[in-house]
Amino acid sequence: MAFSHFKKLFQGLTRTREGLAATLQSVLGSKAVDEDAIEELEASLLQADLGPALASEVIGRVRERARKDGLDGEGLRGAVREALRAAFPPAGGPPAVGAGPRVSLVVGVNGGGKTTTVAKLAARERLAGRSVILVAADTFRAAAIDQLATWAGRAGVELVKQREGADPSAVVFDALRAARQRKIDTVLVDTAGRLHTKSNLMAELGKMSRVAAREVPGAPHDVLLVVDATTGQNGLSQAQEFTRAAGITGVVLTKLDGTAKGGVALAIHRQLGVPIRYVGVGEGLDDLLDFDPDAYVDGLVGSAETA
Ligand SMILES: Nc1nc2c(ncn2[C@@H]2O[C@H](COP(=O)(O)OP(=O)(O)OP(=O)(O)O)[C@@H](O)[C@H]2O)c(=O)[nH]1
Ligand SMILES: [Mg+2]
Repeated sequence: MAFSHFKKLFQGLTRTREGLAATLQSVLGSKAVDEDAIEELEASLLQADLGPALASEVIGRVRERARKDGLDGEGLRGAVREALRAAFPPAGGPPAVGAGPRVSLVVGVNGGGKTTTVAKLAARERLAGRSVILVAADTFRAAAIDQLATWAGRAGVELVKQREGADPSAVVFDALRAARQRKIDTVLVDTAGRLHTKSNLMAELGKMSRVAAREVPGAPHDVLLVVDATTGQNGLSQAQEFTRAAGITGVVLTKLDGTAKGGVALAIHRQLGVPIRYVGVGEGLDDLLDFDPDAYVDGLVGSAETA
């Protein structure tokens, strides 16, 4: 992985790392890690929003290490890093695609960063030399369509839209027709923000998926749930509902810059088995990183040199 990528992720996790780093630092000189230190560690994991289940799993592993092999202050960081890594089930890559465009729906609650993420993904696709159509399936507000149009311009990609109030599934239908005819590689669908508790709005996502599947076999190839890292553990219940209603294939964790709650990524991955695919670390087009578990865990616990 490129160094700059690692550095950006590491920077993005600065605030999440702070509490944990302080705890690790405070025991550095000690010969043996005692129960007090372990409890303090658990508190910092909870602060980082790993959630109680995952925090106690990680602590269980660390305690076991301390009991079996003995653990001094220096060794604690490594033990935490290993325990966090062990908690990540290996994720498969993105699903394979057949003929036709690769279609991704981007979904989530209001204001999480869906539209920005769609634009960032479009920019990445362009960099990789692929053709892209953006789909303005957030038809609730004219401003949402305009916002996506502006991003499409910046990213240098095409946009398919209809008027405000149009049926989102009809916009998806139009876009996929166009994409097939013109042999477009990638279709990215921006959807309206919706509360995971509103069943009619959740059902609308199912309809969009069915329409997509009729036009392009295997579509949508991805349903990406945008989770705002600053929502912490609430992101976990959102992910649960969206997984139930819309068959989420991956999570995009946005706004990791400037939050101390970045640990929720691990909780979602661990508890729902849904891989984190990307992380957002800023508002610019190039502020979307591939999620890399090793870099992420390093970003959480820091390393001896960077602490
Ligand atoms: N710092 C930071 N800000 C982000 C990130 N991603 C998105 N934002 C900001 O979050 C705000 C909301 O982003 P949008 O992309 O409009 O969110 P949305 O989910 O499309 O919102 P709705 O369509 O209203 O539901 C904007 O101000 C973005 O610039 C990120 O990774 N980091
Ligand atoms: Mg939006």
